[in-house]
Amino acid sequence: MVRKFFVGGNFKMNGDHASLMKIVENLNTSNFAEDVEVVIAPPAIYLDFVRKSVRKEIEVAAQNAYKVSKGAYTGEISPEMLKDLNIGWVILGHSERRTIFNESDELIASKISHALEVGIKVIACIGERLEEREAGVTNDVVTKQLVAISQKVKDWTNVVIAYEPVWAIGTGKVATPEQAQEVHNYIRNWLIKNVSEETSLNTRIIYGGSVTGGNSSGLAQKLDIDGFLVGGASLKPEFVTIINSRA
Ligand code: G2H
Repeated sequence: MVRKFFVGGNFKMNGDHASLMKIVENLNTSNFAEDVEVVIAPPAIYLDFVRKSVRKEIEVAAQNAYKVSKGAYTGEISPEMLKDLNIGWVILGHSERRTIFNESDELIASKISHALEVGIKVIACIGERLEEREAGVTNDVVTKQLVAISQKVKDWTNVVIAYEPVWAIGTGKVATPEQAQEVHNYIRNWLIKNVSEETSLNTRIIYGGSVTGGNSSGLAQKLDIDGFLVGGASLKPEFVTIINSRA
């Protein structure tokens, strides 16, 4: 398989110096399978602290960044600032940003495009809500989200796509390996038809939504599941089990 397994930890708005140090110490002293890329995303205020504390093979991501370099945007941070702190990644389009902070497909696409231009790699999140899945429009929803990105992004080399069904996020209701594989395969085929075969082959499509140490290995066996974006479980020691779920 050409695609390196990818596991992201999205800490969301959790942690303080002491608890983050505990997580970092656990990661610094754990053995990871050889072929896995690990990226952790602490709250913005702790990015510098975590970058300086965690071993360097582990990469660090912001959970958000704005679409321009600087200016009068109170409360925002820019990809240029991330670069300045040696932060290599940013999560964009997470459903909590879309729903709670009303981020549109267009704004998310602009943010992704700007981050990539600056040289920050992107974990781009897409996924349907429960009522959309029940209405049978999952593929239409992810297509609309992908189209918005593709209108602003031509080179997907530094993009990891995170498929996160909203009904599975933080609910304990994980998608079955078959449900996830079906959508991942749809996304992979969409990339062939709308970007290129090479992009489709090389782009990591990771799953997010109530991933735990108990369910990750079943999901990881699926052909088009190239890793995970983990929320709640990334704050716990079982994150290492998830990192090693292909081992
Ligand atoms: C989905 C996921 C991490 P959790 O939001 O992005 O969170 O694993 O807690 O469902």
